[in-house]
Amino acid sequence: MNELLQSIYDAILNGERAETAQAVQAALNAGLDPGEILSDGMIAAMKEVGKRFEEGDFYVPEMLISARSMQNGLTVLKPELLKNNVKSMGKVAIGTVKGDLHDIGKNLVGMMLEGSGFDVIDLGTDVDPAKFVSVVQEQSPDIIALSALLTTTMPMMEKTIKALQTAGLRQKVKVIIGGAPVNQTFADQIGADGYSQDASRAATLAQSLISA
Ligand code: B1M
Repeated sequence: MNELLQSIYDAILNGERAETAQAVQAALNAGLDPGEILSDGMIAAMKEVGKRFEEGDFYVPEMLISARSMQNGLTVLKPELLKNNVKSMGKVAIGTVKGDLHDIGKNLVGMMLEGSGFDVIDLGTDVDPAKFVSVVQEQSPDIIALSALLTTTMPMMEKTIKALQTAGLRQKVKVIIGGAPVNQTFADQIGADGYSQDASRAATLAQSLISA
């Protein structure tokens, strides 16, 4: 791995917040591609964090400090990811579903959507289906984007879609879903309008749903 990417990877893995931001800045200064910094340095480190957690080498506090370092690095990277901003494509309300506190992937999806020209309403984490319903009623987004990282919170995606149906709003808004345990089969089962495996594909998916 490139030395600069390795230092980003190490800083996230070691939970070093300031070093992560500095390492991301150094990689940008050296002209590395922001997409490469994100996938090969930052996301790769979070995958290793997850692996160590599964193997019992990391516990929740280690996951948390790595996540904070990742967020710090993303703050530095965000302006670069948003550079190719174009005219407004529409409005997306995004949130991590109820019971789920993971927000790094959701934040990345939000950034890529913004970078593709969408206005993004970020509802945060642990978002109740009723909250999505009220946002559709009050702010008329074109798309609702749901993220889940836990197998135990995936059913909340279906509950959110059902809540939109019950409120008579399902035809008014497209629903897209994603997150590590989610796949296309699940999306089809629960009647989502689309699934994507990563943040950049989520932006492409949202664009295709708007222009369909
Ligand atoms: Co948690 N956690 N965690 N965690 N955590 C996972 C998800 C886990 C896989 C770890 C493991 O066991 N290997 C596991 C879930 C197992 C399962 O359900 N199958 C797990 C667990 C068990 C837990 C707790 C239950 C642990 C405990 O307390 N015993 C607990 C649950 C808390 C809760 O939510 N109620 C918990 C807590 C935490 C922290 C708070 C410590 C922290 C989160 C901090 C934060 O987000 N602010 C944390 C972390 C950091 C992780 C791992 C290590 C990393 C997640 C991450 O940020 N990845 C994770 C292991 C892993 O994923 N390998 C793990 C980087 C991020 C860029 O990727 O979020 O997948 P990701 O997003 C991707 C795609 O999924 C996609 O795009 C992104 C990339 O482009 N995507 C979408 C995401 N949302 C999308 C939406 C879309 C489209 C694409 O359209 C709308």
